[in-house]
Amino acid sequence: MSFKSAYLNDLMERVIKRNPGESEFHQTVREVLESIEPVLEARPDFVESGVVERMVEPERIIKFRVPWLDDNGKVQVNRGFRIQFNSAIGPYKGGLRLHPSVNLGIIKFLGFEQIFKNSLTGLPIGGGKGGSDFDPKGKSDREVMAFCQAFMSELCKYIGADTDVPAGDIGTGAREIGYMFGQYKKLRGLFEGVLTGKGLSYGGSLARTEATGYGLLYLTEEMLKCHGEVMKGKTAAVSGAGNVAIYAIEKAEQMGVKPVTCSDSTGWVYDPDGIDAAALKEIKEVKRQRLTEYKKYRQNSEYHEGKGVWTVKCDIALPCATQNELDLEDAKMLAANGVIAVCEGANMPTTAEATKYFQENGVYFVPGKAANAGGVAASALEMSQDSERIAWSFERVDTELKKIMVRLYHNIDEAAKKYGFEGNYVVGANIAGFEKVVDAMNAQGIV
Ligand code: NDP
Ligand code: 2IT
Repeated sequence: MSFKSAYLNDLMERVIKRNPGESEFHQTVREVLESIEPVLEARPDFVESGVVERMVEPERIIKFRVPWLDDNGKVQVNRGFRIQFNSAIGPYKGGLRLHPSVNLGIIKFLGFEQIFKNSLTGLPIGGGKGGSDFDPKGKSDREVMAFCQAFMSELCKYIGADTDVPAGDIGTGAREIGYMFGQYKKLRGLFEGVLTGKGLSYGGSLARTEATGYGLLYLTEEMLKCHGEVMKGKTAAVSGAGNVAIYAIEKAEQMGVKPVTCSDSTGWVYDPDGIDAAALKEIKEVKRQRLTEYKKYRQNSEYHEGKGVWTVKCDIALPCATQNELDLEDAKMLAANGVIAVCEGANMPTTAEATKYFQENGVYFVPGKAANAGGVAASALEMSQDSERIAWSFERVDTELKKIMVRLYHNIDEAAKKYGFEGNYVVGANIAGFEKVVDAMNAQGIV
């Protein structure tokens, strides 16, 4: 075990025993416990109040059958999940992932991360996450609708604008949110802000679609500025080709950064002239095609099968696809090629070993719970607009988002410094996120 304190060693052991085989969940809990060790040394009362034991145990886990009919009239059965992890600072908030790899451990890891991320936004949102092992890829619109309606038929019993507000994640975009919202409204008879990432015609927020990717770049810019670096003229390697990657690429271009790569689960693109965000939107958002199509838009580009984004020379790496997609070998390659900053657009895309390598080799590293918090922050702004029954302008949301990301960077930077870990943004993010949640939990008693 990796802790100095017997208390944390014992707690980690219990987490592993109680959640067998859930390696991603163990990974995120271990990281957070390591980070907060100095806080617990300074505050033995946190140990006495059992606040950390309570924090690693979800308030509620909901697991359900999702039966639906495919286009051949055959019954399909998926498994649905919602984990309501922590409501100390606000209603549960977090996305719904639709991907064949989804299982309880994955949702638990994402829900746990979400507690600290949501705390870091400074907005009143608790942590939750959900999803299903349904694969939207290759399904017709009708099949996706049938699944979303069946999924919401059960989920609607547990969520609401003031209790739990889901949103998008991998595989869940505007189309899926629309079908789910329609079914919630029909079954509950309520037109309320129960989901975020909604369409603009029925209560969505301008700039929510862009928010995760834009926020990632706002934070990266602020961090580099504080280290005496500028964005303009830098080259970025981006992985993924979905919601987060597309708008990270778009904002990078606007800032004068050249994003030279993107990827999906089958291959990756290198474009020496800079990835064309408009082409990517058409391929992925409109036509739902593979990245092999990209060459039709940009003849100078290369398409490669498999994994390879991190072999490209760049100044900034922005992993925006999925967990543990950047390993130690990738980290060594990036560092050898002169990368100066790695900021996570996805949730936990960098393995623990790779993270350590970056930190020990002078690469600025910002974890997803800080760097990608712009998405959920804009979701909270969507909740505000729904409550007010008013729609803010794009500029207003975007300006708020930028302020939130800049403030968030300084918060994690200061938290790291306060405990003698200057420049370690993993420790800074975990401590800053933890402190607010602990304060709220302790104030509310043993519940
Ligand atoms: P999308 O579904 O829009 O895009 C996901 C992208 O990552 C796709 O290009 C997909 O390729 C690729 N990908 C997904 N799973 C794998 C895999 N197992 N192996 C290789 N490539 C994969 O999702 P988002 O862009 O919304 O999410 C990306 C990441 O960002 C996730 O970690 C998510 O949790 C995180 N995130 C998302 C937020 C949001 O607001 N959407 C907010 C904060 C974090 P393919 O299409 O081929 O599957
Ligand atoms: O991981 C995330 O923060 C998200 N998928 C967005 C969650 C949200 O509620 O907007």
